[in-house]
Amino acid sequence: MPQADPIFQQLPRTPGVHSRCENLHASTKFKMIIIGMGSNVTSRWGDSYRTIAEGLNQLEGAGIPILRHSRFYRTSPLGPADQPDYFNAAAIIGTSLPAIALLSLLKKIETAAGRRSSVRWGPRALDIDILDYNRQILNWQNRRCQRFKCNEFRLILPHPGIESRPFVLQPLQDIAPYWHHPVYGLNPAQFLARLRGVKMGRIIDTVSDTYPLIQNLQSLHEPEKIAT
Ligand code: A4P
Ligand code: MG
Repeated sequence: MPQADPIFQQLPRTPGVHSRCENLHASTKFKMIIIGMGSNVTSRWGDSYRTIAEGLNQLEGAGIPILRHSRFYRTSPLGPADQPDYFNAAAIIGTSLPAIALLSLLKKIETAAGRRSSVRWGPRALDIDILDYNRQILNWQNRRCQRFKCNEFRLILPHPGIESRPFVLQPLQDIAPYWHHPVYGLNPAQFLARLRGVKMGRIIDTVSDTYPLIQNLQSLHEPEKIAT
């Protein structure tokens, strides 16, 4: 029997953190993929909370199960300060899609939400990043050149900047406290401990319990399905 990735270990029950699949060990047929989601502008689907929830629904509609998702957090912007607070969350998803194909699906979902290109770190309706794709390290050495100087963006894994962003690390801590950064080797709690006192991108509060659970959103409206 294949060894389950430690990331799939059972977690203590935390309100707002949802495991869809009771026996995550049964999920070893999937690659271990973690996505991060952010929004700070109303989208075609509604406010930022609803937008992130609908983004997760769209993934499921495209045949990609959400195995576990974090609480939803309100966070202060990293980048220009004259923009609204963000909502952030993270999820473990199950797919055997190659990373590039997954990225292209995520971009389609962002576009369906109404995301338009904006300034770097500027306001956005929906941003979905691949934080970790099966512990792959890809285009890492040139990550700064690719992101900031070159015209062409290529997939970078793990997603650069995880280690310095409380708005990514806290949701990660919810769903994957046993995860270790493939390059730096630290877990979310260890990174968070180093970031105490950081102002930009910090957690303001948890907003999970103020809205219906994601599962119930589907029945509220039937948005267009994203083709894979
Ligand atoms: N790309 C390369 N690697 C990846 C990956 N692992 N996952 C490419 C997703 N995309 C990846 O991304 C730019 C390009 O990166 C894409 O063409 C993709 O092919 P984007 O999402 O289109 O643009 P972006 O998000 O504006 O750029 P960037 O530099 O990725 O920004 P970040 O790092 O996503 O940060 N503050 C708070 N509180 N919460 C937030 O969520 N988000 C940002 C954006 C800034 N401040 C924030 C938040
Ligand atoms: Mg992004």
